[in-house]
This record gives sequence, C-alpha cells and structure tokens, in this order.
Amino acid sequence: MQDALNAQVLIEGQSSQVYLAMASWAEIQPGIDNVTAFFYRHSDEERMHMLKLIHFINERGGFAVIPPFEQPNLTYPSIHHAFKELLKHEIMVSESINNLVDIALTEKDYATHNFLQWYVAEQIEEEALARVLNDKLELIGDDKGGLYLFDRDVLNVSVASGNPE
Ligand code: OFO
Repeated sequence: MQDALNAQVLIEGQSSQVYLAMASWAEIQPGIDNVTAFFYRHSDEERMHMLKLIHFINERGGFAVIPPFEQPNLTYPSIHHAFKELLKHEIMVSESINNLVDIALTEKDYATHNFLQWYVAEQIEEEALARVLNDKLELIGDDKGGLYLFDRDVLNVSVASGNPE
C-alpha cells in the first residue's frame, strides 16, 4: 500500500507540474488572464493533493518519498488543446485513484480506503468540470468573441471541492 501511495505522490506532483506549465503558456497568450489563473490554481490544488498524501503516509508510520518530476509539455496549439489534455490527464488520475482503492480493499486497509474517498470525490468533480469546459470550447471553435466569454466564465470556476489540508 505504501508503495502505491508513494506512486500517487508522484502522479499528483506531476499533475501540478503539468498544470503549472499550462499556466505559464497561457500567461503569454493575449487576453486569457482568467484561464491563466485557473491553471495556476489547479496547479496549486494538485500540489495540495500531493502534500495531503505525504502527510498521510508519514502519519501512518510510513515514509513519503519525494520523487523527481518530468518536464511537462510546455506549449499547446490552442486553448482547447490544453483543456483536452487536462481532461485526458484527469481521467488517467481517476484510474490511478481507483486502482489505489482496489489495493486498499484487497489489503483490508480500511483507514487508507477511507482516506482515499476524498480523492474519489475530487476526481468526479474535476472530470465533470473538465468535460463541461471542453464542451464549451468545442462549441466556441475559433470564435474570438466566444473565447472572450469563455475566459470571463472561467473567472469563478474552481476545481476545489474542499480544503484538502
Ligand atoms: Fe489531484 O486532483 Fe485531479 O488530478
């Protein structure tokens, strides 16, 4: 179980890097300040998810191993490409969380199973939000007015379902 949780530390930390790179790319695109802020927030939240795992592993008598991260993708052909990648990434993370739940049940580790339920709920929200945003971008296509409104709408969108700390 500990190894699997440490593997998830890597995935959450890597997610934070992926969204940080999206944020930096978005920041140099004109007129999408709220999309930029969304990616920065999302990156911060993934780091919180990583920290929550680290604290859990250590508090349960294990040792959370801080892993090296890969360089994430740095640029995207369009905003929609970045959001498609975000959805793909979240689906991968959900699969990984589900796999952890399986391991917890197999090992009859009910404390970890309980701990993981927060992540299960979080992934449901994050995937749903990513789908909604991708659907909007699909409709908008290359329409600049639509992108302007999309950026305005993203202002109040948050992926956080609760305080992970
Ligand atoms: Fe860690 O919440 Fe999505 O990936």
